[in-house]
Amino acid sequence: MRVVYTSRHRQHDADTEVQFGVPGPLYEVPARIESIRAALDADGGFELVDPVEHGVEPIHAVHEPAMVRFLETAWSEWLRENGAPEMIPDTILHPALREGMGSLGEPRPVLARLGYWTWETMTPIVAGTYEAARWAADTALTTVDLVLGGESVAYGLCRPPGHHAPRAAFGGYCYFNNAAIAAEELTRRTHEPVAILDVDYHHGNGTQQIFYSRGDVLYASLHGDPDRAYPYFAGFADETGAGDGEGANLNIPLPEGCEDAAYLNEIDRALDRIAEHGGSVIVVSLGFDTYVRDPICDLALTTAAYHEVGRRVAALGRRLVILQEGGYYVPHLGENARQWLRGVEERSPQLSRSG
Ligand code: SP5
Ligand code: ZN
Repeated sequence: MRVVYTSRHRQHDADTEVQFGVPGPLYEVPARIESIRAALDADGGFELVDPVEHGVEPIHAVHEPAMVRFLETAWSEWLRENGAPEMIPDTILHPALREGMGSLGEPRPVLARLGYWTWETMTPIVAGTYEAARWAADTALTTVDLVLGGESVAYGLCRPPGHHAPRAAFGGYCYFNNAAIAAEELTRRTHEPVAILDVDYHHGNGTQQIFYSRGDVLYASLHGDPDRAYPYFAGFADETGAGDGEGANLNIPLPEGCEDAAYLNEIDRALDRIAEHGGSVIVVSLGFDTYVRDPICDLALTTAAYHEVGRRVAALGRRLVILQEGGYYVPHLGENARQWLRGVEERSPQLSRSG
């Protein structure tokens, strides 16, 4: 299997996030992707390829161009006006603040613009963020190229991740929505419907928002129930799409502590729905924060489950554009990814440890 990878993701390397009011080290670190790369190297069955630049147009196809421009210029403006080591907002434009007063255009000070374009506080911008986010989108687009070029499956080691970024905001460790960019590119080039399967622990609120009114793009997600889990404001089972997109959104919220057997039953529900949707390619938003040892999540999957999920997804017989999202237990991240991909290829699990 070809794996799209660039070391340029390391340029995005912030220090601090604030969770539960407590500043601490960021979970979304460069070592995550390096752990996966090392495990795939050691396996021997994977071939790394560099991403190819695709320009900004495929990003503008799903994101507000003014947000893209902000991300491009934010750091240099920050250095002129401030100098703190990373950009975290003081204010965020809550819709209630201007209720009944009409909408507000983009403000002028960089700190105000930061709160205008983000929806949360745990996604800092640092010097290399924009470059890395552009390369993550290029990684997704190159993965699409491989699959449209004849590969039955390809894997993009996107970092930063993408699925929390809606059309006109960033957040959730995400700046550009790599999976949405890939899905949009697929619909434009194949003129076919496309399905997105999101198995990251967190609901992909950004991907859901971008395609919520579209019937040609199915979004199906398994995730921690937003009644207790981040991002809290989307991911409920009764969100089924709107307008032309009615019925093309499937949310499967999961209880705390969900184990392999129950999870696999729910995966089958999502796969049944995807099988009913047209098209020949599936985009997978692949997260390993469903793992039992994940430091910020509360499901209880083992490494063995990943092999089986990969096997079942591939058994649909569609081509797969697999894109990396979250997963924060770095010591086992590479092994979990390796098993998922071995499952896709119907290679034996080669389990070396219990999850
Ligand atoms: C791509 C991705 O996985 N983004 C996830 C972003 C989650 N950000 C922080 C969530 C905070 C949840 N705090 C739970 C603390 C449990 N001890
Ligand atoms: Zn996640």
